[in-house]
Amino acid sequence: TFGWTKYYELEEIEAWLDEILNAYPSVTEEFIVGKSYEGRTIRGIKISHKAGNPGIFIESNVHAREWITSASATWFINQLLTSKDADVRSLADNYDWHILPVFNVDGFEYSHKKDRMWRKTRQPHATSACIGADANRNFDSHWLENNGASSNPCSETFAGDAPGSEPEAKALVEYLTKIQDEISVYISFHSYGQYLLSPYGHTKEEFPENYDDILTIGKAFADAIEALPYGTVYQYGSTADVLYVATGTSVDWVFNELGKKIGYTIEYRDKGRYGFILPPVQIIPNCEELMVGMLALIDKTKELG
Ligand code: 0X9
Ligand code: ZN
Repeated sequence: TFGWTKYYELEEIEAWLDEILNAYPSVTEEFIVGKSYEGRTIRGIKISHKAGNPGIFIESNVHAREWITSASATWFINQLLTSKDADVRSLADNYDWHILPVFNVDGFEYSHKKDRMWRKTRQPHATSACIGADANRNFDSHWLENNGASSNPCSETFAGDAPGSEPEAKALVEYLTKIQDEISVYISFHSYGQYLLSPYGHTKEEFPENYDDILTIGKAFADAIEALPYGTVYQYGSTADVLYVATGTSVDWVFNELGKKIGYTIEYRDKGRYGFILPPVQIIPNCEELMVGMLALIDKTKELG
């Protein structure tokens, strides 16, 4: 049976998703983003307990090797459907959740079957033997500017041949454009480093007009996590300021092009001891941190209007 004491392959995650859709037909619905380069269906789940709720979109596992992200996404789905905790219930009841547990399906499969450290998509390149692009550099927002990505197909941050050159990124852009009115908050799950990153990724010379609010929300997220017995410390701030310049990311595209005001990237545990190979015993602690962080983030976002 499915649980959170080990990592699962794509097929197992999808089978679990089907079980969940069958078990909770009145509040769940499958959504299909599109097809990957290798022809897999990119599937998500929408959880809605009532009409008229604001929507929160969670995108996870764009980077193939970041397995803790899909483990956390499935755990979160399960909590929204089964938890009896009053705070979690109110999160489930008062928001519509659009959750995409594995965005980069081809890369994720490859990271399980061939190369545990694979990051990119799996689309070959016309003029290079190197495979794939960084889907989180392939969105049409400051694409390939400011050294925030690479034009070298062999680089881990290869931006692709053009914005949307990767079928996965193109499909997500089209899907999000279609449902944009249903979404008010966008969150992208990554690992590792323990950061809550906000726009902008493309420059540290400028900050969004609501950056004060963004930081206040970030502090609430980090404080809530640090208050747990694990004492895990998260840093927060703009991607370019606290991490590095990154262009063409999904969060920046949603923020700049769809005009959404709240978008974050969560970089989960740890700080580098295990890095991408986070031991399975840390899945549940990481998820507990996610839940208190998310509760605080949503609470503070609501409070600030
Ligand atoms: O470089 C990335 O894409 C992310 N870090 S990772 O180590 N998981 O690869 C950070 C991207 C965060 N930036 C924005 N989404 N703005
Ligand atoms: Zn990542």
